[in-house]
Amino acid sequence: MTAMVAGPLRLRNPIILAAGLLGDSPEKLRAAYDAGAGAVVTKSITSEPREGNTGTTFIREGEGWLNSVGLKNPGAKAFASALGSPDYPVIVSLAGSIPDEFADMTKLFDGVAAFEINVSCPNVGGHTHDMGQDPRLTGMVVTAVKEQTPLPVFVKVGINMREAARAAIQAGADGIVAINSVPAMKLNMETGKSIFDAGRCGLSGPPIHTIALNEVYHISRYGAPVIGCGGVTDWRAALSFMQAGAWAVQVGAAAIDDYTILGRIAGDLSKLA
Ligand code: RRO
Repeated sequence: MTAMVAGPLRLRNPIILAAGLLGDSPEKLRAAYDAGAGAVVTKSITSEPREGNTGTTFIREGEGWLNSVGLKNPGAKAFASALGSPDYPVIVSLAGSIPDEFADMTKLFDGVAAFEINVSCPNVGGHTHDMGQDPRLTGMVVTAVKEQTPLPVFVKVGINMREAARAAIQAGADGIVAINSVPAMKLNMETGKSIFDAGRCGLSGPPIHTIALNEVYHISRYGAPVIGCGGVTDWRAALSFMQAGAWAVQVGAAAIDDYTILGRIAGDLSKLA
C-alpha cells in the first residue's frame, strides 16, 4: 500500500474510518484497522455519558442512510479507559459545548494519534451543532485544544461551514474534515411527523458525495490539509476527493456491513499510484 508522503499524520494509507457507528468500541476500531484502514476515528465523545436519542436511530434511505443517534457515548473518562493506549492510529472525535470542555477531554487520552473536533453534529441541539455556524466559537475551541495538546487537531465541518473551517485554520487547526452528514428530514406519512423521536436526522452515503466534493474543493484552497468524507464506497469516490484537493479520505457508513471495504479501497487506490 502507498505510504502517505505529506500531511500532519504519517499513515500506512490515506483511507480512514470515519467517526460514527463503528467507532463506539475499541474492538470495532481495532477490527477496522486490521481490515486495512490507515487510521480510525472514534464515535464522537462528550465529557459526560449520553444515552443518545430514543426510537429509530439508523435506516437506509435510497442509496444512502439516515441517522439520528444523538451522540450516544459512554463519556470521555469511560471511553478513554476502555481504549487504553492503542498501538495503532486512533483519532479521537470530541463533541461539546464550550472550548474548555474540549480541551479538558484531550487530557484523558493516552497514546492516540490526533483529535477531531466535531462542530457539526446534525442530531442534537445547542452548541454541538451550532458551533460550526459560529466561526468565532469554532476558532476559540481550536485555540483551547491546541494549547492543551501537542497532537494534530482536525475540525469536522458540515455543509455551509466554510467560514468555520477558515477560522479553525487561522486558529491553528492541522486539517479540516469535510463533511458531516447533511441535516435532513423523514416523515411518517400517516402522522406527518418525523420518523425519528428527536425530529432531526442526518443524511450520509453516496447521495451526499458530490456535495462533500464541492466543500472539499473550496476548503482545500484555504491552505490546510483536508480530509474528504461523504459517500465513499469505492476507489473512484476516494480518488475524486483527492483530485479535488484532499490528502486523505474517510469512509463511514459503507464500512458498516463490511469492514474489508476499507482495505479494498486503500489497495485499489495504491494500484493507481
Ligand atoms: O451521534 C449522532 O447522531 C451523529 C453525530 Br455526533 C455526527 O456528528 N453526525 C451524525 O450524522 N450523527
